[in-house]
Amino acid sequence: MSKTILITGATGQDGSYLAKLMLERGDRVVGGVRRTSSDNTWRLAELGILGDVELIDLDVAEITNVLRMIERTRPDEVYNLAAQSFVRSSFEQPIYTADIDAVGPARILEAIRTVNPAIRFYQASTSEMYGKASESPQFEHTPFHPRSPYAVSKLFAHWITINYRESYGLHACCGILFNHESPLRGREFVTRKITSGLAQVKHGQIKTLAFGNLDAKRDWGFAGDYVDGIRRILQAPKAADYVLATGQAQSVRHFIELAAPHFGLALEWRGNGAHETGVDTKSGRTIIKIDPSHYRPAEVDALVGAPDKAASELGWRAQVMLPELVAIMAEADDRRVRDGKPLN
Ligand code: NAP
Ligand code: F7E
Repeated sequence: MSKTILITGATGQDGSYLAKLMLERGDRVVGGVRRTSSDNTWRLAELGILGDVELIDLDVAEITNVLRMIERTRPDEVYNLAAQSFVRSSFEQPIYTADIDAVGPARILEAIRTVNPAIRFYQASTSEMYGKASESPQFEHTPFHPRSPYAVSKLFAHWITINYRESYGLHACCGILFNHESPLRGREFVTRKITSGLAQVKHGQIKTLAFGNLDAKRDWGFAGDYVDGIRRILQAPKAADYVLATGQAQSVRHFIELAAPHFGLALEWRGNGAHETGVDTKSGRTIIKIDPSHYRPAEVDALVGAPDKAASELGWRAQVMLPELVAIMAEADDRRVRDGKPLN
């Protein structure tokens, strides 16, 4: 039977892929959009679904707006993907980040509790909550040690979601998602910065790219796989929380090494620390530098997830592993730059 799905943050990477998946399944998709002074629906347009999602003004900063939209749209399921999601910015805007990422989900939960407690709720939790992780890989039961205002805010959201499940019986679930990427990833995140930047280097638009900590390790998967996991989490008969991850981690440095050949670049690392450079040995040009302004006040050195519970209870597994993910992203950015299309 067709359901009404409300997605907050529908203009983001995951919101767009999730909207497409739900439309393909025959559901009515209502997409919450925060008002900005410029159009931000390019991802929905790239996926060819801009005309199919019912867009509504929904800013999780405003309780009355959230309440009215839930009353008006009468959703069966709410997926809260809205967030200030860039970890680096959360150090500069900790209070704003807390308002959107921590109090935002509490506003939605209050609205659901008030309007219709039968509405199912998904909260976008994050591997960043593990931060300085005490064990590897990280499971649902691994202790949290958040290392940024973003992660601290998401941890509040995680626990308030569990609290509404335990206090009021809401069917409220958290997906603890490890990094997932795609050609629709924002360019401030390191993977897309790498593929879009190397495409610009190849086509002569820029000469160098500057990065922070090349040795940070992440468990990177493909966003298309993860939205399928998100949907499965909310369909499970008993509300619970799940890790979604590939189970493998690699460094930023390795991601760059995998990407460079897709752009015809022969990369060689030279020097150390803040003086390290990446040189294209074919042209002899320095294409990568270190800019310490990208270092974070507190770094998350390495994360790798254990998606065993999602595999056994939901039948979910990441399909796209890192080399294929890099190829997909590199091909998309190479095509955009070559064809003079915006990188967004
Ligand atoms: P994203 O591309 O940054 O999308 C975030 C979305 O939230 C955008 O649509 C953004 O709108 C919207 N938003 C921001 N502030 C808002 C507000 N005040 N009210 C309503 N909407 C607001 O993030 P993503 O990668 O798709 O991630 C989706 C969610 O999963 C986020 O909550 C993120 O923190 C979480 N998460 C992501 C990952 C990952 O690796 N991608 C991993 C774990 C968890 P604009 O388009 O106007 O900016
Ligand atoms: O950084 C290092 C940086 O910004 C990854 C969000 O979706 O995933 C994302 O958060 C690593 C960090 O993602 C640069 O220090 C080096 O160690 O791509 P990122 P993130 O911080 O892991 C989690 C799961 C979320 O929940 C978040 O919403 O890469 N790094 N040099 C760099 N990072 C950036 N951005 N830029 C650099 O130049």
